Amino acid sequence: MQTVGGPVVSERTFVMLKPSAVERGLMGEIISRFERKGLKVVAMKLIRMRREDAERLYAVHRGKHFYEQLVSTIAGRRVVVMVLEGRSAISVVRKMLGATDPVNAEPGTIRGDFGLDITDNLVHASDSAESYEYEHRIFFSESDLVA
Ligand code: 3AN
Repeated sequence: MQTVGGPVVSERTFVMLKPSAVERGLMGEIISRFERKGLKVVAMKLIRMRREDAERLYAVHRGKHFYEQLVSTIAGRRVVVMVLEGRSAISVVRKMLGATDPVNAEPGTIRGDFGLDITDNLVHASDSAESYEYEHRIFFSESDLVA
């Protein structure tokens, strides 16, 4: 992350296209939105999500009523994990995703345009710099990040 005179000029965020986005053939559409916005892909791979990595990714939700469903929705299925970079990338991507519950997500957002399911709500993205640091390390090493 780079800071010049206060405002964040460039930061990175971790994004995961959930199984439904992959299975429904929405990868290109969603990645294209990020690219057109001006975000740069600095790492990306298609993987079959291991249960232990799903548990790590969602560790902050352990104990919540939807935790088990959240983990089992992605475990063993194909997802795309990526790191995006750009000005205020974390908040920009969260805005592009829309509200957590697709029923409340505004049209024009990814969740607003393509889904209805709250658990498999198409895309996950880091909600803070701390989450980014934790989440991207589950799937990438520093040498995977191509600046
Ligand atoms: P977001 O993905 O918008 O950051 P979080 O971090 O509050 O939302 O929740 C993480 C994930 O947990 C969501 N993407 C969604 O799949 C699931 N989730 C959140 N709240 C609920 C809920 N009330 N019922 C079922 N699943 C939920």
